[in-house]
Amino acid sequence: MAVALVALAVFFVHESRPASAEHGGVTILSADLTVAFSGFGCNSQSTGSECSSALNDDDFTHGGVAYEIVKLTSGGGTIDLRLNKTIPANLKSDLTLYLDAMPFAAADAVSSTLTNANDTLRWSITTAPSWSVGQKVDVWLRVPAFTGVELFGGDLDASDSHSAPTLSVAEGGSATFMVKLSEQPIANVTVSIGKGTVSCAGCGGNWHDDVSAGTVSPTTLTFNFSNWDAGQTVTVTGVADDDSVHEHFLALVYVSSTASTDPDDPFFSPEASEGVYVTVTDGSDDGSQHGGL
Ligand SMILES: [Ca+2]
Ligand SMILES: [Ca+2]
Repeated sequence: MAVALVALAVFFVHESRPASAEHGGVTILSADLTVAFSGFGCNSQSTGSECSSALNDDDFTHGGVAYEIVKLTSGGGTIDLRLNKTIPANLKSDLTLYLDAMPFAAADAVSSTLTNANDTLRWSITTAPSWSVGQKVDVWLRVPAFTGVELFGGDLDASDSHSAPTLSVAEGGSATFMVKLSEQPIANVTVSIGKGTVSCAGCGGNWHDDVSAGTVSPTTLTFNFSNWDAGQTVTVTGVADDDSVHEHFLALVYVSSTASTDPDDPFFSPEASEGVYVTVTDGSDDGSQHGGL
């Protein structure tokens, strides 16, 4: 007989806790969960008011926006993380929930919007956690450490320059980089991600210039005065082609517009740009065609 175990998450301000660095990334929520409910009665996905009234210290900030965990439940072969508002897809995909040592990547979750504009991430599990009332469970939410492109506002100078990140993807595979701003804008800043050819003497080798060798997604990002320093993720996917040569191109990241009319806004004159050097390794290659980069 299937038994729906429902664990109500009750968060308390945590004291010193074990180092959690072994999971990598950046912690945006760290809390103790005390299992306060077991059995039927708190498993309604409608309003959950009786459950949420017992929650506290369950807020976190991601991408400059504050969120609250309404409840965290286990039952019916699922783990449900219910939030008070919807996280944009590109920020949601960065999240990983840890319950003790168990990771639950948001990329593996089914997302559904329920009543009251809530957003629930649901993971299917084969074995429910053997939680009992009163048990403490360590809960973390983590995002990857920033690796990628920082777009500088204002006047660029030599001290701002830094080597462009590189990204290697296999034909048919994908990889990601992140984008953030270096300074706080006054108004919304739109960043576009385009593609361009690689221009460097002698670096062509057997890497063929081909901007169609990969796709970038999304092609626009929006930053504002609160989320400007939170990395947003761009995914680069290598296109499977019918040749057997490697290609390369630049993913171009640039400020394409600003809503600001204030000349003091560091992004008022949208000129900041960076390139990410992308190589696409052909799957049918025998390794003899690599260039000298
Ligand atoms: Ca190919
Ligand atoms: Ca190819």
